[in-house]
Amino acid sequence: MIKIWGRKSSSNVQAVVWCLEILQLPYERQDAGFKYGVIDTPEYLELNPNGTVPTLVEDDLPALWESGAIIRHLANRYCDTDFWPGDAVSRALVDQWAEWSKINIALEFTSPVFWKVVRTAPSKQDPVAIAAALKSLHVKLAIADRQLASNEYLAGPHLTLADVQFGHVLYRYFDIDIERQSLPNVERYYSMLKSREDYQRSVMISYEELRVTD
Ligand SMILES: N[C@@H](CCC(=O)N[C@@H](CS)C(=O)NCC(=O)O)C(=O)O
Repeated sequence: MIKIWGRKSSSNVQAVVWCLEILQLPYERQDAGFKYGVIDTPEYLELNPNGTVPTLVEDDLPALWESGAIIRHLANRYCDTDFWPGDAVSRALVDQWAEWSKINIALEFTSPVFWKVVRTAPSKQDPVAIAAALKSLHVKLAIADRQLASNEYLAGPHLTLADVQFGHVLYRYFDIDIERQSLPNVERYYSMLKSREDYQRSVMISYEELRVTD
């Protein structure tokens, strides 16, 4: 049995859970992090010395952390479809977009935008810093928009691991109160993701428990 430690409201946990759901793997998820605690206990730090979520535990391997490594492990071990192609060149291209999404979209959205809008009290928010972070994010989202103009999914005609790293960020990007740019192809793609039950179950999760108010 696959066990995932981490609260549903964590975007990195959502990426892992969405991957598990796409691959239709049975798993158990245990709340941890934020108000659920656990991550600062000696037992948890033994599993993941960073004290972060997600952490994956499977009977026959050491605990695994870093969401990007976890989803690649799941795909390497349990997937033989276009989601994570067997051919090395095709896989490299999928991985390129997955890595690009983690670095340029997930990291450039989560802390500089989401945290500063949702996890910061309105009276302490810095609109100039948020606008600057969004400007930088939109340069990257425009690259995805161009890629999605001629591809149904981020790395080509099939849903792949790259879509997990990119797509899981979009729910919050489109849901929070920010100034968005026109990104017609990303919007078309996001509508498609929203119609997927695995996306609804794993990613379209309330983040209200994280909101800081005055
Ligand atoms: N690079 C790590 C980041 C892990 C991380 O920072 N996780 C956050 C949640 S998204 C966390 O553990 N926050 C502390 C908490 O939930 O209490 C990954 O991708 O797994």
